[in-house]
Amino acid sequence: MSRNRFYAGLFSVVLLLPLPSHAADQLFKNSVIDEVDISGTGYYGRLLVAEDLNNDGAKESIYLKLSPKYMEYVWNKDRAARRQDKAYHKKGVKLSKSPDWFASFVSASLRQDNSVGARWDASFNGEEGCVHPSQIIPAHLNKDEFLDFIIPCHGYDAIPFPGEHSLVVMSDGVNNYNVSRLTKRPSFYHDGATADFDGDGNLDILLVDAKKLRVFLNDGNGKFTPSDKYFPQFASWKGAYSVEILDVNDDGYFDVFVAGHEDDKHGRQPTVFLLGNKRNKFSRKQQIVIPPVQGYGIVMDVIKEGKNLFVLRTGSGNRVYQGAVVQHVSIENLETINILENTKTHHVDRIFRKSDASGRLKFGGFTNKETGIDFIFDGENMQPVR
Ligand SMILES: [Ca+2]
Ligand SMILES: [Ca+2]
Ligand SMILES: [Ca+2]
Ligand SMILES: [Ca+2]
Repeated sequence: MSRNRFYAGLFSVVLLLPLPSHAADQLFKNSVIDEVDISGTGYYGRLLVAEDLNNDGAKESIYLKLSPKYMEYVWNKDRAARRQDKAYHKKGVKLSKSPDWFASFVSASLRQDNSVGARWDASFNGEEGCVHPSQIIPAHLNKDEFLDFIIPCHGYDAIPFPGEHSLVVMSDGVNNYNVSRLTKRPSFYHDGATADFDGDGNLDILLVDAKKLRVFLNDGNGKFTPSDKYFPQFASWKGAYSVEILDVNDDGYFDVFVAGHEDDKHGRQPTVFLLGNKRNKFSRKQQIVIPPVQGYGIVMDVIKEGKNLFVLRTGSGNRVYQGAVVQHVSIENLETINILENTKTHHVDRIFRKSDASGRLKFGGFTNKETGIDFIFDGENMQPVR
């Protein structure tokens, strides 16, 4: 490749992907998404992605469906009674090595009204799979114009919690994807985010597994190499299950939101932003702390609007995963301004800017079944809309 063509290539990439200078992938958090109508599907919003994935002007969805064999064995009516049954789960872990215990890709076209329509004929190639994915995160990871995906997987969800590998799904032409292993060792990977840690123009991947924050550097062609340069090597993040990357203090350097269980006996992670710098190196010495909310110590997600943060929470302690709360925090003084509480709703996993069927801009969950904390923000107050 001649030098001129090389630079022409660089420019076209810059023009095609208008990433902000700090190059965190806030593709969906910064844009207005449409609420997906999952009526009649049994889908779980955390394992769903919807966008124009093949660039034909209409939207598609990918859903990660857990295997019926896994569900029947681990998530049956006796789950609570078998919680400490080591022999039963030892056998289950062994059985779960079989590929027919892996989650599968369900691809569909979305209808005009954003409901899930007919099957979309996409190929997901490769032998790799995982038993229990915890998220599907869209991001541009290679150099074509089709979205790619990160799938953090936490694995068999009962004692001894053996963990498993996480996956990357890379576009390879239209309606065609190659699935490969992202991680070097199995763990309880629970969430991920993307940013350009090494500044080479390719988005890299951050995973959290309730122990560590792990960075995987992207060569731009779907090869990822772990790097321990960006977080303190011996720091423990026990109780951390969620990460996001955004520039909370508007200094041009991306910051890392780390959250999870604030008040759990197995690990307590205060809700923080680790503040970035020129070299994208993070430590607890440079962080801001989000105040807790009594009774809602499980933190799922965050979104930023101007100088405001909206922190999405659910119940903890004796009301674990019950109800949902949005905590409005001022970035300027780090105080809780207000709380929007819904004790009746199921927990909501992620928070977005979205436009509903009537075109109204609001904040809330991804699907029509996660509307329990939907609100309009007038610049000062959260106005619930249900
Ligand atoms: Ca499409
Ligand atoms: Ca791609
Ligand atoms: Ca990079
Ligand atoms: Ca920053």
